[in-house]
Amino acid sequence: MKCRVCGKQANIRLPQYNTALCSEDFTLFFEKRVATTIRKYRLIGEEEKTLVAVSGGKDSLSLWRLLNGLGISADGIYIDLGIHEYSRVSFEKTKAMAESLRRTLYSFSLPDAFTKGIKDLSGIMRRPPCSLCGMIKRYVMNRACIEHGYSVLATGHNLDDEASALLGNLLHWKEEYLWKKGVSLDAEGAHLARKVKPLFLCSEKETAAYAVMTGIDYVYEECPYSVGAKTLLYKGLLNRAEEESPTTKLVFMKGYLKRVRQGGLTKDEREPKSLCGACGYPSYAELCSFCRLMERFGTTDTLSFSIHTHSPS
Ligand code: Q46
Ligand code: ZN
Repeated sequence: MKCRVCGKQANIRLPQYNTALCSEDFTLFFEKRVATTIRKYRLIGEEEKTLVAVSGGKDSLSLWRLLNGLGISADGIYIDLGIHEYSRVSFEKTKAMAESLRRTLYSFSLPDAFTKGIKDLSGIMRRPPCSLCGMIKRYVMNRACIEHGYSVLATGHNLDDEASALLGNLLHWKEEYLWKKGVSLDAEGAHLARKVKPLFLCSEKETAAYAVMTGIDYVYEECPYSVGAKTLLYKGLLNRAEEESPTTKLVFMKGYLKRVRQGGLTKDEREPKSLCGACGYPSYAELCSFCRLMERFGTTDTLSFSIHTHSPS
């Protein structure tokens, strides 16, 4: 198998593009694809302060380094979920990337804020770990953006993440979530930063190959709570379909983006309209879910909400 560009030995086959590439040409191809996605969907404007949600995994670390390589000055935020060795290693790799990029890293620790990790919190709150984790991450990352002056939050969601989530929502007809799966979500007022997904059109296989080929030191283990998650089932189904028809995921998600652009999917009316009485961020009720969690654990003073700043040495 020869590289379609230079004719050398190819290192990756990309049947969805009917091509095969060597490491160097694949790296250029991947970076160009992300740059094109950013430009085409106007994800990040020139001079916009950008914060990257970093977990220590291949997608977020690749995204962080790639954005800075494209000339977009992006800092990072990491959430320590208190999952022992997994969290420790993830944080180490994230800090190492921050140092090598010489960018600021913010961090928020569940054990510090609540004296418990995600597993214990989930048991006490009788809420699945991923649901609670999603709520905490959304809140903390958005608040970090607003309080530190970032207008954009970039996440490492890739094509497989987005296609499997959309498929899950469609299979259960969760219409209220359909409009949210786009490549970007607009800012709202002074309390919600814009969210963007520059890897939206890059498959998991591509991001993993990019991370390996460019020598990114990422945590290989997945979060233990991802095992058994429904999204893995949907990812498996889509991979099976992709084997038979290699453009399945791209066609699915590009068709979705077209519908969003044409206004075929509209925002859910039940989105929060009021502001939390304690922290002042968007909320469905008098107190937002995050402040209720704070209250439940005896830390009603929301000033105890703390994001640590690690500046490059
Ligand atoms: S939601 Fe669930 Fe992930 Fe949070 S608890 Fe782990 S698997 S990290 S993206
Ligand atoms: Zn609140």
